[in-house]
Amino acid sequence: MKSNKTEELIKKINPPPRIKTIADKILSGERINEREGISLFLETDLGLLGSLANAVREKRHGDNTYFNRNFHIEPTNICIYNCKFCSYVRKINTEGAWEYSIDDILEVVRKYKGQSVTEVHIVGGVHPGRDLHYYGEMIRRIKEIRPEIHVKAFTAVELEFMIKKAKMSLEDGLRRLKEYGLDSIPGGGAEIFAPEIRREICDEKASTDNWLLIHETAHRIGIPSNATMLYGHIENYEHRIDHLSRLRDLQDKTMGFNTFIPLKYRKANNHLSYIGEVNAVEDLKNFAVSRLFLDNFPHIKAYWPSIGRQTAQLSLSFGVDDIDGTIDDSTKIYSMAGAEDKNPKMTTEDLVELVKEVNRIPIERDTLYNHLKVY
Ligand code: V47
Ligand code: SF4
Repeated sequence: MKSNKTEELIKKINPPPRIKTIADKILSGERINEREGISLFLETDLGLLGSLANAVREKRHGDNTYFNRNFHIEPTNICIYNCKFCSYVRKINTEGAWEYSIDDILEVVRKYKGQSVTEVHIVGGVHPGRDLHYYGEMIRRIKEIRPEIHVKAFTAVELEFMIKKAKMSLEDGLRRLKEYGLDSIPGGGAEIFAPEIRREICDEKASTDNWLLIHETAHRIGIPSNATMLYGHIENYEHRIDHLSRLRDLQDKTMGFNTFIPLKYRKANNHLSYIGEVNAVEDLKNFAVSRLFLDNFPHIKAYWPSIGRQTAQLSLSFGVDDIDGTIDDSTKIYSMAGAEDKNPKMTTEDLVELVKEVNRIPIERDTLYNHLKVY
C-alpha cells in the first residue's frame, strides 16, 4: 500500500526520466548501482527520496522501530593516533586524559546491578600499553559480574593494535577474544574508506583494507558486527557511495553486518572545525540513500547523540528503523565534539515516547535484534 503511495507521488512530481528509472528499480526490489546512488544524492527531490527509503523500510520492518538497553564504557581516551576529526583524544599525562583500571570498569558494571540492560558497548582510544590479554581479562571479569550481558566491544582500529601487540595473527586474536567473552564488534573506525580522504583525516590508523579484513574475519568465525560512516566533513557524495559500496560488497560475502550507522561529523575542538557541520536536510538525505543503497543490510540505525533527538525522530521517515543511545549513554565522543546534549541520557520512557510521537511501534531488542518487548 505504501509503495502505491510512492508511485502516486512519482506521478505527481514527474521526476526526470533518469530518476524515474531509479525509483522504479527500487520499488521493484532491484539493486541500484554506484552512479544511481550518486544521482539519488545529487538530483532527487527530498520528498521522493524519503518516500522511497520509507517504502523500503516499511517493506522490511513495517512500523517497527528498535532500540536496546545498553551502557557505554570508554576505558581510555589516550590514543597513539591523531585523527583530525577527533575531539576526544589526549596524550599520556596531559590534561583531560583518562585511563580506567579494570577495577574502575568493574565498578561501573556493578552500578547497573538490578537494571535490565542487555548490552555493554566498549570503545576507546588506542592505548600504547594495553594488549589483547588486558582487554580480554576486562571482558572476562565483566562477565563474572554479568554473565548474561552481551559485550559489543572494540573498533577494528583498536583490535588491529591490540592483536598485533599480543603478537597474534588476526584470526587467532579474534578467536582468543571470543573465548574471553567478546560477542560482537561495533562499527567505529570506518570513517571514509576512499584512500584520498582517509589519508587526509586519519592517515595513521587501520587502513580501509584492514578495517574490512578485520570485519570479514570476525564474521567468518561467528562474531557479528556493525558498520559506520563518518560524513559531513571533506568527503563528497562519490566518496560516500564508494564507502557504501565497499560495505555492500563485503555484506554480500559474509552477511555478518547487523546494522549501518551513519555518524555526522561534529566540529567542536578538533582540527577540522573550520569546515563547520552539515544541516538536518543532509542528515536525512544521507539516511535515505544509505537505506536505498545498502539493500543487504537488515537495519539502519540513527545514533541520536550524534544528530540530536529531533533529527533522530525525523529519520524514522527516511529509512531508519533503529535508534541507539538509551539508558545512560555516557559517551564523551560526542559531548567533547560539540553535541547539544552534554550528558546524553534518554530513559526508555523518553525513547518510547519519541517513537510513538511519530506513529511508529517501539520494540525493545537485544543486540542481535531478537524482540524482547513491544511497547
Ligand atoms: O569511529 C569521532 C566517530 C566513532 C567524531 O556500532 C566522531 O553500535 C562525529 O563507532 N564527530 C566511534 N563523530 C563511535 C561508534 C559508534 C557509535 C554508536 C554506535 C555504534 C555501534 C558505534 O565516533 C569513530 C568516529 O567515526 N567520531 N569523532 C566527531 N568529531
Ligand atoms: Fe584515536 Fe579513535 Fe580519536 Fe582516531 S578517532 S584519534 S583512533 S580515539
